[in-house]
Amino acid sequence: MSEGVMEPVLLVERREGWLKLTLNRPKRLNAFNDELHRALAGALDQAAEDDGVRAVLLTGAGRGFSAGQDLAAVPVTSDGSPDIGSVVTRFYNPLIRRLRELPKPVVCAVNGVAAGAGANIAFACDIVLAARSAQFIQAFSKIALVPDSGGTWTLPRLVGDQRARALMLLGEPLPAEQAEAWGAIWKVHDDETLMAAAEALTAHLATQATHALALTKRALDRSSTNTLAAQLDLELEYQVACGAAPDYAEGVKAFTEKRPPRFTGRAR
Ligand code: T3D
Repeated sequence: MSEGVMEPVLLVERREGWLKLTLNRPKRLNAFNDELHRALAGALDQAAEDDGVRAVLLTGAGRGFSAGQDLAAVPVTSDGSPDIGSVVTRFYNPLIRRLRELPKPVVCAVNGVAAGAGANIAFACDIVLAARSAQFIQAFSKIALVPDSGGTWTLPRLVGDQRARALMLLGEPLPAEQAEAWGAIWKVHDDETLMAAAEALTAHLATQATHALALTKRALDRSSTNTLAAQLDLELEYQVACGAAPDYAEGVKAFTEKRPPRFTGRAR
């Protein structure tokens, strides 16, 4: 997890019940190289395994969230041509799956510009907050690539086909306030208050019924391909599982006793 000898490319902070992950290559606007990808994959795998981690906050150090792929660190094949396929296969596609399939909520605090894969990584998170000064840029067309990291799947679902299409074909920046107005992100905060708001939100999620939230994430992702009939069956299956979990009993008990619930997050 180091940049050169000293500087970790990913800061991993364990908080009470949650993990804060900070992309930390600020001189490159937190552009992704292999080392950062490996560190982030490792931290997300650790978060998935650890019952004591019940939510994750992803953010960036410095003035940017992430400028996407480090264009100075694209690997080359033996004949010297860019090996883009290997980067997407080994890193970006697994990262998006990790974020979507993590059985705990992932909050993204977009502290500054999010470009290329950086924007689409943010859009793959569960709840996205952004600093008022932040921008989202589908920068791919500017370098003659197609949007990746799931952007062609997530962005039209978030903002509609026409807006996604124009953003991707033109590569124009989408300011944070417009992103909020279009439903691409949850909320904009003033730059100075973004991190406190993101930390408070993540801390709150870490006290909630984690298993139910994990199944909610899964159900939402399945809804994009399921028919209504199939989705009703899935909701039934997940609702039965949640009903048998201790947090449901605790939630109902807390409601009747007029007190906040004390959820364990466990499935059993
Ligand atoms: O292998 C593959 O390529 C496949 C995977 C693709 C996924 C992708 O993400 S493709 C898209 C890659 N990203 C971009 O094309 C964005 C490139 N960056 C920009 O367009 C601009 O930097 C921003 C609009 C994001 C921000 O502009 P600005 O003016 O605020 O900052 P800047 O001066 O351009 O950047 C600051 C420094 O970061 C600068 O370094 P310097 O001159 O101070 O030494 C710049 O070179 C560096 N930087 C920014 N983005 C990247 C980067 N270095 C490497 N890779 C970057 N993507």
